[in-house]
Amino acid sequence: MKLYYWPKTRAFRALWMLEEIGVPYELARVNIRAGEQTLSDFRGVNPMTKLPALDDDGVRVAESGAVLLYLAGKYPQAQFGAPIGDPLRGLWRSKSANSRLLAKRRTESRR
Ligand SMILES: N[C@@H](CCC(=O)N[C@@H](CS)C(=O)NCC(=O)O)C(=O)O
Repeated sequence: MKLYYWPKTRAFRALWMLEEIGVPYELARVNIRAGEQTLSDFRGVNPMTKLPALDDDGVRVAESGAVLLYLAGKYPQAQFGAPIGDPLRGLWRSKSANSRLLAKRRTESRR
């Protein structure tokens, strides 16, 4: 799992979530202050030339909200998402559509 990242950007959202989930990942630094997001290497990852972008073994995801949703779906044991059919799913999607860091939800909090 490789996160394309630069400090003080929206890529921090994805970095934070990867840390919370606790899975191994690699950081690929893309200096957007120096214009590296426009180089062809990175254009191949995200043609929109924006951070963050994630490459998960060839699955490429861009847009911070999409990256968070992807990670929540891939690691359900981390409880960052709400499964299909869960009444809390609407609230969860409303928040995540705004690209906020998904609030960690514990089963106990629903009781
Ligand atoms: N809606 C996008 C916004 C992405 C975005 O604007 N990222 C900035 C860094 S915070 C970027 O890569 N800027 C480089 C550029 O505009 O050339 C998201 O949430 O991922």
